[in-house]
Amino acid sequence: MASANSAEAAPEATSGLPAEPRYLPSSVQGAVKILVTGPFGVGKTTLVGSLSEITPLRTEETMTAASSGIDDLTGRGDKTTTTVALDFGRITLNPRLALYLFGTPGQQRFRPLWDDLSRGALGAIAMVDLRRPDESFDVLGRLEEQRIPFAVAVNTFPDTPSYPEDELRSALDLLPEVPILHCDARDRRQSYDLLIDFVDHLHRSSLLELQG
Ligand SMILES: Nc1nc2c(ncn2[C@@H]2O[C@H](COP(=O)(O)OP(=O)(O)OP(=O)(O)O)[C@@H](O)[C@H]2O)c(=O)[nH]1
Ligand SMILES: [Mg+2]
Repeated sequence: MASANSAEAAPEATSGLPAEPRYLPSSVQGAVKILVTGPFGVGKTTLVGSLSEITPLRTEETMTAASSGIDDLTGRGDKTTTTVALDFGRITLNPRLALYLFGTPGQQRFRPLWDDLSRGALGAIAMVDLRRPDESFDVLGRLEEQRIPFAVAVNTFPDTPSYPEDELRSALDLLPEVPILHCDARDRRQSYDLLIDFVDHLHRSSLLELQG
């Protein structure tokens, strides 16, 4: 059964980045739900962990021999666990607004959970691994079907190929208004920059009323 992983240390407070406020400030008047999604092993749990100001709730389970032949670990380094329910993190964006980050499981067999987790999301960060872009089609299609505004976040691994933006847009069949952002999800600063661009996109699309 899934268990919350709270053993891991919370992210270090780094200069210019939020420290770790354990409790939601009383000034917060509203919260919005952001989905962090994408296919198996693309870096969703890593991104939620890099962004969250609280120790994230994780539901990681060890992948066993039973998943051999189902979970393709090629190019996924030393990955030994997979999300079986969700990742949950929080960011206080400004004194009045909090973002709740919901990371989805990546594997097809958890699809029913995906539908539940995506309900009510104001927007989604759709992570893509350009070493296997075809694996993202399913999630991108679902976001479009459910009319959840999203940005593509290319998670850069050492052997990630680079493509001109127009080629990428056409390969992923993205509408012109969908931003393509880049980050190394392990890097907190890069992850924050990505989040800022994403929120800015939602704001410019008149989908988010930022106050303060
Ligand atoms: N080089 C590199 N490795 C990364 C990056 N992001 C994640 N990883 C590694 O890739 C692996 C997969 O990361 P996860 O965050 O578990 O991926 P996930 O999308 O949550 O996986 P599932 O929940 O199983 O679908 C881990 O071993 C990470 O350390 C990145 O930006 N660059
Ligand atoms: Mg995960």
